[in-house]
Amino acid sequence: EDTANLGEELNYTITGIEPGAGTTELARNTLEEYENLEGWELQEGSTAGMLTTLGEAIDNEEPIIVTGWTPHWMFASYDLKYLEDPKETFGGAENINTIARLGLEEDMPSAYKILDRFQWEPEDMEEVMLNAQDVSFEEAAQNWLEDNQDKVDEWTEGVEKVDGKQIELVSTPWDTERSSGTVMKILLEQQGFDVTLTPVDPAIMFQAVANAEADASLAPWLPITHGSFYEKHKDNIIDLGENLTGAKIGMVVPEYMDIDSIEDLQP
Ligand code: PBE
Repeated sequence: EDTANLGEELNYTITGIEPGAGTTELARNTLEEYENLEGWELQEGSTAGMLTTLGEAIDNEEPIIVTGWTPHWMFASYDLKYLEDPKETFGGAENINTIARLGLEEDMPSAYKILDRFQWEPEDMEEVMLNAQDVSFEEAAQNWLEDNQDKVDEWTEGVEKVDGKQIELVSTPWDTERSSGTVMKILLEQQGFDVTLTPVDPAIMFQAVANAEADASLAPWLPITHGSFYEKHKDNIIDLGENLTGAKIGMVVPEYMDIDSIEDLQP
């Protein structure tokens, strides 16, 4: 394939996701930082729309560039690759952290302890995401917890059960966070909590925890993806550290495309 014509074939368009996603902010930034991307545009829309467009392009072996991330089932379903990002505008290795509101440790020591201990691998999250393609997230999370009783025992060891205490978790709408959020919801319910889990945009998620409207979140992608929100609110949240390491964000293309780097794209 001739990379010189690629821009024209793609109408100089990168297929993006929701305007409020951290990924979208990084992609906008990427278009500004790479001189060779002058004239290229980011088509903002939805994750579902991006996945449909990606699937159609692959069915027809046509070129496409999307903003993508790991963990995600798209890498299991299709042969895809990340474009190299020499300016690191999409960051390097990303982590997913757990944050809590100020005072949660004193108010709900049991929940705080479990939130603080919770940590899993990309493969665990992928398992829930993949299972949730067939059953509900509740059921997928339940299945994962049943299969990983050893981890559950570690996270809940010595933690006192409560009797219907309310806790509010806030999350984001993507499958990655629907997985972690639902696993935590069920885990806390098993400990006697009355849990609400609300998906919102990343900006609102940080704001809710900083304003103590929500108790905790397992959804921040750091240090880069949600870095600007984190910076803004870091004095008003408790960072409980990583709950998952080895996440990634970037421009993603099918393997059959003859480009390797963002710098291969021509204006
Ligand atoms: N994501 C999935 C989100 C975070 C989780 C990478 C699409 C984003 O804010 O970009």
